[in-house]
Amino acid sequence: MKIEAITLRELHMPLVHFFETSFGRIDHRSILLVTAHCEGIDGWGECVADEGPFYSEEWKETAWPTIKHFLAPAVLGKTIEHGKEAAGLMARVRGHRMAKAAVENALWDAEAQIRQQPLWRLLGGTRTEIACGVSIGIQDTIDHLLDKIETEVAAGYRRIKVKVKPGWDLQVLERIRSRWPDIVLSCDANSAYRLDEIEHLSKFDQFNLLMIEQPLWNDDIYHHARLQKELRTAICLDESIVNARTAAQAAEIGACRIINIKVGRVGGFSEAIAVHDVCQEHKIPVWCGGMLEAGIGRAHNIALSTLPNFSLPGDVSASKRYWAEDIIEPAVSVASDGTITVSDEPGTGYRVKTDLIERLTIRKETFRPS
Ligand code: OSB
Ligand code: MG
Repeated sequence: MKIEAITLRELHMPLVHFFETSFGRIDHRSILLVTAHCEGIDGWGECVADEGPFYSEEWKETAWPTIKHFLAPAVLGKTIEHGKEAAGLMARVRGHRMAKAAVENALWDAEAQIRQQPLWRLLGGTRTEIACGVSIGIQDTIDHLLDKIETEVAAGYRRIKVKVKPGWDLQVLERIRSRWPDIVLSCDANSAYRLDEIEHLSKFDQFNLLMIEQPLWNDDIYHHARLQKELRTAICLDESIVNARTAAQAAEIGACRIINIKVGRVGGFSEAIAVHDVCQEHKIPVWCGGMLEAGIGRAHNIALSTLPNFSLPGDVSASKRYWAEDIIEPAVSVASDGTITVSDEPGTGYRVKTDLIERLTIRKETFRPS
């Protein structure tokens, strides 16, 4: 397929409910979308970079010029067989993995449409049904949080994850566990603790959590290994796993027992598959993380979650938890048993609502070969 043009745009999308983590609260998302125009087919990719450099160094205002000046020019005018070849074409650029993922994934999306194959099969998926969990942010009160958990448990989600930080942790977990002793429960600290808090973190062990996600520094592996030795609860790494090499390091030194794979965080589908494979070799189960994606990112997460080692419920949940109206059709919905059945249609199996996307677009640029 020949990559004739690339369109980059920003959408402003209000969230139906604010989302708060240990690094802050947001009430909308700025969604960057990449469209790869290839011989009459449009492939779509979503850049998961946030509104600010808090989850990682990347944010929407680093992604935009990086795509414009370096990543789009690296692929424009090229003819490729497979979406994964984009990773090699963009390899000269260091970092900027979320920006790269948006471009690479758009090309996988185009490839799946051209081959008339489901994207999930192209990625090497084997599951036709994926298990879903939810990530629930920090609320104004513990009672508000309990109400939210009640709704999601009733909806059938197979794992509840809550965000924690110093001051919003043990009392919160205590209240949850006294009401629901048996639900599959985990927590995510987004790097809110330090190694001298081992004693405090050991108290999490009493709550029978499936995992504690990213307790320490976002770029750390070594100290997580020291912490994991002291905890009964499994550590899951999110932020610090940025490619297959870091996943192998974490597995080899025992920094975690579970890994969260986010396709944007590792730079695209080809690296996400490599991380998946490394984890499988090391017998580390993985699950698909989320970044409050709109429909295109959400559909891509569903496709990725069909790979065999995605054996734990992911943060892949229904569109209506985030958006009044999603940008794909049908919206992502989750069955009452907490699963999504994957479509056998070519591409993602979801139609992109281009009219709605145009209406939500607040800036747009199209790049062509120079
Ligand atoms: O750490 O997993 C995270 C959202 C934004 C940034 C980081 C994270 C999250 C989530 C939400 O937990 C997952 C989702 O529902 O998309
Ligand atoms: Mg996380």
